[in-house]
Amino acid sequence: MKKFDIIGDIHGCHEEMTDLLKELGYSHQSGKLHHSDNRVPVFLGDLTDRGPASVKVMEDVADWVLQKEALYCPGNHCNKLYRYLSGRNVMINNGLETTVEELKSLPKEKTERIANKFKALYEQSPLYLQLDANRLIVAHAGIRPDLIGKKGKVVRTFVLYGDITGEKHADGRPVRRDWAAKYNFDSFVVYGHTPVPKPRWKGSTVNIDTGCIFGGQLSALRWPEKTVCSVPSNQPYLKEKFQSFD
Ligand SMILES: [Mn+2]
Repeated sequence: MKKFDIIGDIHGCHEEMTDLLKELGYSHQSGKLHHSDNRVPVFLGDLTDRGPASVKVMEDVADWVLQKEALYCPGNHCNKLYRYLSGRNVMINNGLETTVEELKSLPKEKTERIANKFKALYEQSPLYLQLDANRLIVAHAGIRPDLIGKKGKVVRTFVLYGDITGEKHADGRPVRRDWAAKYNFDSFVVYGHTPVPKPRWKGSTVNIDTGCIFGGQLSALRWPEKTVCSVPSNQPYLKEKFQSFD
C-alpha cells in the first residue's frame, strides 16, 4: 500500500514547503523528489497567492506532479490563477496580484514556460483525489458523502469553495457552513482552505490549513498513520485570519 503525506495550503511559502518536505523525509536532488520509504506527497491546492515565492512553488509542484512523483488537486486560488493564465477576465485581487507581479517580473520566455507548466498541471488534475481504495479523500475545501465519486459543477464549487451560502460576512468573507460537523461517512477527508490555529479533527475529517501564510504553520497529514507534521511559518502572525471552531 502507498503511503501519503498530504500538505496543506502553501500560498507561495516556498521556504516552509521546502522545510516541511525535509522534515517529512524527502530529499530533493536535480529536480527529483525522493523518499527512502517511497512515500508520495499530496498537495491539496492553493499553491500560490499572497506569499513571497508563488512562482517557485508553482514550478516545483508542477514538475513533481507531471513527473508522477507527487499528487495534486486544485484550490480556489489555483482555479483563478488558471483562468488568469488562460486569458480570462478575472479580478486580480485576494492575493492573485502578488503571483501576477512575480510572473511579470520574469523574462517573457520564463513566464510563458512556467504558465504552460502550471496549465498542464491544472488540466491533468482531478477536482479531488480518491486514494487508498476510497478510504482517503483529499479535497481542497472538503466534500459531502453524496458527491464522492461524482464530477460536475456542484462538486467543483464544493471542493473549491466549501459549503458556501452565497452570503457574506460584514468583513467580506463568504459565509461557509460547517460541513465537517455533519460529515458522517467511512471515507476519511483531508482538506484545507479555512485557516485554523491547529489541525481541526472532526469525525472522519481533518482540516490541515494551519495558516502558514498568516504566520501559523505549514502542516501535513501522514496517511495511513494519521499523524501531523508541521513546520513554523516565516510570515508575520495575523491572529484575525484564523477561524476558531467548537
Ligand atoms: Mn482556499
